[in-house]
Amino acid sequence: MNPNLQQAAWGSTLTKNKALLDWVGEMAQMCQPDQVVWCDGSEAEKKRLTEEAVAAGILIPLNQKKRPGCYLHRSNPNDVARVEHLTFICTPTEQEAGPTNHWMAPDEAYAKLGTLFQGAMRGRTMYVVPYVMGPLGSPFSKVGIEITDSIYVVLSMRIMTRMGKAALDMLGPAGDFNRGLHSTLDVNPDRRFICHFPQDNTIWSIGSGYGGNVLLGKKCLALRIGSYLGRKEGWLAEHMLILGMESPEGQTTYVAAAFPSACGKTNFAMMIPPRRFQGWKIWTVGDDIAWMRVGSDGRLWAINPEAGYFGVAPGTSVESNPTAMRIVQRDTIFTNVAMTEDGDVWWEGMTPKPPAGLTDWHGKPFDPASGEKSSHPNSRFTSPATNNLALSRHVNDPEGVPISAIIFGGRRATTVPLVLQSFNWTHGVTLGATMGSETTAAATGKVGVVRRDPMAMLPFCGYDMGTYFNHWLEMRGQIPHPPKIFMVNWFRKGADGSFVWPGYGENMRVLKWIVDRAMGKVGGRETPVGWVPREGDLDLSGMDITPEAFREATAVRVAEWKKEIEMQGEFFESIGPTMPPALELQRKLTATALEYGAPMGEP
Ligand code: GTP
Ligand code: SPV
Ligand code: MN
Repeated sequence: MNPNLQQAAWGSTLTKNKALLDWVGEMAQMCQPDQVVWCDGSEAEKKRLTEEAVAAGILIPLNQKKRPGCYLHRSNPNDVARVEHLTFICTPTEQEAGPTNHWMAPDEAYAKLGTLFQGAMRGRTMYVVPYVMGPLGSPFSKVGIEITDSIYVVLSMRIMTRMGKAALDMLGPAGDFNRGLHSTLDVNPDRRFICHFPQDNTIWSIGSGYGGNVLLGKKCLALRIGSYLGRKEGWLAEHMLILGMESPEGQTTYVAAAFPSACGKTNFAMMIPPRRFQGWKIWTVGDDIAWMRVGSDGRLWAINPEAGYFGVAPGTSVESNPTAMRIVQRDTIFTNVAMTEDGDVWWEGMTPKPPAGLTDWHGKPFDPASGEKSSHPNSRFTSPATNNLALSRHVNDPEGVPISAIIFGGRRATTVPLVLQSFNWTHGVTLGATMGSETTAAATGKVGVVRRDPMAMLPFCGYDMGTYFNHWLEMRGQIPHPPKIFMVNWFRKGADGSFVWPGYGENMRVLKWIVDRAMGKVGGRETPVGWVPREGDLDLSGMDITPEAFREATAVRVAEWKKEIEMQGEFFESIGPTMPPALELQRKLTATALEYGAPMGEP
């Protein structure tokens, strides 16, 4: 090993952890960086790295009067979203990864990526980023170390996780940490791989600089490795927001909700209730990931492993999400949005019309007549959770918050009603397992086609999907007081192609019904596919919606559902031998109820 590098790795004043120092030394020997820098998470370090990033053109300072502490980053245009076809679960056998994941044998993956990592950091700095997913000191939190050659990654991890010395203190001398290695290499899609080795608690990511591919604590550790550990250890790692709904009497009820990427988690987690709900308050615990365990009181408790938001920019406005608009006012890194003449940011949907003199996300003058978009559809903001005025007081509670309802939701133009309550846990798990959604810009590929995205975890489950379903079913036996399970759809469209439900803040009305149902306090009508609210069950006062539109939003149509149930059957078959029979039986039961033409329960 290069003696200078050895010294850099071993000479850290931050830790004496031998397993960690050995591993960093080994990675440095492979990647051959010019220097190794250990990140402590201090303000001075942030200042130094930000200055370096600005000097290198990685960050562009925005108008510091309008947006203090804010910067713009433009990624390589070939590198703007997660790449599912280049994401691999590298378990010893292909069966463990299952039919919905891409699999590579561990030896092959280590060899293939090892060749690419060989000398990958020559002429560059290797940053060692210690971080914690979850509240500091919580027995449920996990420590990870990400080695990266990207300052953008370091500064983003600083926002998204509890990063720096605190993580090393929490780790102490233990060897039990996630080993993450990342290099942007030459940002070439032909040399881009995101590989997970759950059995080694290891992640290797190369050739990308984009969010979910490279902020290794997020989707890679908190969901893919997390779900694998959750199954082994009896808990759940889910692609879910967590929010608290506080009544005017001061009682707060918590729910967790899984919607696929770019389908409304951030918006729902920060919702401002409409005027009708004066005195009610929504508190954000998390907007993307939930780790849930059974508490000593027999309820399900959730923590948010993250410390920041990596949110979709387009569509975010003072009308749709005023909370987020305040969050991005300071200390935020924007990625691939447009810049205004006076150094502010803009994206589609922020205001009805683009301001004159915009620079687009490629750095070119923007021509509104071109038909192009000024910001990439998957452009994002990275902001600290502490910027959120609606941040729950309980985000740092080591045990988390108790969950009364679990909500699944997809983006469906037809078939799925505004809200549906399952009959029981098994039926609820079936609703989650059969979730469908139209694809979005959050992953590369065609946008707008319906695909099954069970529990919004299709891209994030670190092991075989049938076994994951079974884990959900088995969890029922561990939870004496389980949350009730619901399904929602904000995206149903009418004959004219527009959304029949206004969504955003108005979703409060649906949430209120959900929480009241969970407490057994409100009515509904039974349909073969679950319970839906009747007109009087949902508080629609002060809302601009016709009775016809409401009926359309909540309609359950036999013909549509028969087709849906058939498609679900095809999906279940594709899961193969590990598919739990209980879910297939539940599907058949629904098919039978539809076949007998059970009354649709019109009021
Ligand atoms: P990830 O961060 O990718 O996991 O996504 P997310 O689920 O947090 O998505 P987000 O809240 O950022 O929503 C993204 C898109 O959904 C934006 O285009 C929003 O405008 C749109 N959206 C969110 N809520 C609603 C709603 O209630 N109705 C409608 N019609 N659109 C919504
Ligand atoms: C998602 O795609 O679900 C995200 C963004 O939340 S990323 O971190 O890139 O996965
Ligand atoms: Mn997400």
